[in-house]
Amino acid sequence: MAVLPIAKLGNPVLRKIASPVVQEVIATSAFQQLIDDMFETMGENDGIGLAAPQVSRSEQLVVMGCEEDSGFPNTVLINPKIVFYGPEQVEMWEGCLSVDGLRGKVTRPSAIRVEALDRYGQVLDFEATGLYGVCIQHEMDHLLGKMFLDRMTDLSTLTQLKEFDSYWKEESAAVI
Ligand code: K2U
Ligand code: ZN
Repeated sequence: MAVLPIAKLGNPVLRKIASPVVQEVIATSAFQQLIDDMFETMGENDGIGLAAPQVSRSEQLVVMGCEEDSGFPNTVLINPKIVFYGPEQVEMWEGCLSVDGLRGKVTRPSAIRVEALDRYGQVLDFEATGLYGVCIQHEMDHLLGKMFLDRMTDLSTLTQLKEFDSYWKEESAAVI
């Protein structure tokens, strides 16, 4: 396994629309190695999600995992699509492993339904809410060349991490 370098804001790879993964590629050892390396890279950087463009691979692949949240299973999404957005919105503080030292408030649908392939090429079709649902939307934005900064509706909430920890960390996610 390997910890891969993470592309940072300004790297053009983060602004490309990622290519679909060809089904036959999924089972190759190289692609399975990429999945394992992305999990290691995510963990090493204290992330709960990581999209392939963030390791300079413009492919529709996302890995996620959050041990602290029982409703947030270890997940691999290949060629994911959001097929339904719920009516309620949730506002949450977001950050990004490709945007060092910043947090900002983003409002997103609080419930989604996702179709994708898993790491074995099997079809996934599930609903997601809470931090898990927000993370999926954040990661799928990366596949579209979007960053959480693009989704902020109130740039006055853009905060440096130290100031976030000092003044805002206690704020919980608000369903609006
Ligand atoms: O994709 C990434 O850059 C990893 C993101 C995933 C994420 C961001 C916002 C909300 C949910 C997931 C994070 O850096 S992982 C660390 C994190 C987690 C929750 C909130 C902010 C930052
Ligand atoms: Zn991100």
